[in-house]
Amino acid sequence: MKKAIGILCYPSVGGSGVVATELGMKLADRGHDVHFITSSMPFRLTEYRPNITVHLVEVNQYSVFKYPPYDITLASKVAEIIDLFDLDVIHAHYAVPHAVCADLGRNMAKKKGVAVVTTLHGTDITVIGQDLEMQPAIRYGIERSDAVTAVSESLAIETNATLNAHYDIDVIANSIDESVYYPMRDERLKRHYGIEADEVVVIHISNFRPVKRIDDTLAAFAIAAKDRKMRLLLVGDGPEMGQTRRRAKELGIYDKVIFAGKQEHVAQLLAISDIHVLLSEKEAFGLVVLEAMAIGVPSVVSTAGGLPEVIQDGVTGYIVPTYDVKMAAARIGELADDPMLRERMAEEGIRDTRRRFDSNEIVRRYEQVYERVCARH
Ligand code: GMT
Repeated sequence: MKKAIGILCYPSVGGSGVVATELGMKLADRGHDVHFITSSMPFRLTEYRPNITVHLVEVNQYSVFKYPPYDITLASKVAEIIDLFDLDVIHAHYAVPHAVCADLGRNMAKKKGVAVVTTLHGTDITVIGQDLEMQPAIRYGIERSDAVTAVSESLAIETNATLNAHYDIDVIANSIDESVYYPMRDERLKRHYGIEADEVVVIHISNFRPVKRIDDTLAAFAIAAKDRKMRLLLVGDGPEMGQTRRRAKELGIYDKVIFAGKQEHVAQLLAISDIHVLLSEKEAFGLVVLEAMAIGVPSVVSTAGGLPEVIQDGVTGYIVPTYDVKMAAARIGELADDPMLRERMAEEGIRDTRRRFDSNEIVRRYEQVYERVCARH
């Protein structure tokens, strides 16, 4: 049955924002009435789409407040939108602050019986969850939700371990927009970056936070590229960028590194790449690995979090122990030397993306959760 769904998410570039926005767009395509309640326009929402309304949360900077009251303003907006549009469900992406705000908002609303579904994306458990001061808020967000989903089995397990709980968590993986990420090669862009035809391109895409361990990617690349014609394409920006540039110089690989900066359209960059690398120390799912896989670029990933649930070791890419730079270098080297191996893994990866991460199937899973919680109210 069609539902009126409010979505609370961080709209900026980042896995959870992408997943929430893509889900909202798919739900709208399937006839649901979707309301994004957020601080700015979700970046993937670039064109008009029927059944989608974006409600912006404007925080007043009253001089009496030391801190702008974002969470209270958001909760108040949630209440307003519930009553104006007769919402059935609020889908909060992240327990803190969104699940807490969703619960507060539904209690403020005149309409009663609105369900809250919360999706855990990782950072709320693996980073914020480590802060004991925040644990009561995370627990509250989870316990007040009518259903909780996590983007990987590993995150569901870690959530219960971190919070010393036995929450019933539905695992629903990330998915991608298949009209953007599909098998493609596009060699034209290589010229723009001065990449020669016989150079193997290794790509890393992230928000350059410490958790991504960019130093390990640089060190592994430096070993692998010693006797090989290779380039490292770094896409993204963040707090580790300064250190990344310094380290690349120290390792003597600066000339081999292309700093592409923050990019919203990474499909074209993946299409000129041969190997994708993500050696994070924490990674709930690794949406970018799925994006690479859908385009046909095999990944070398660490054992962190949900990454082993995305890559099948030796079939669709390679999994190496977190922090094991030598092993990562060896796997990158193996792939660099063997175009046939890359081709085989690319084909397996494309097949696996369609088999296990089909976006229509993933949306159906969320719809089932909405049905279940609404039936209870
Ligand atoms: O990777 C990040 O730091 C961004 C973060 C976010 O909040 O958008 O991504 C998280 O959510 C994604 C979508 O579910 C997952 O694919 C990422 O693995 C997860 N990041 C981490 O767990 C570090």
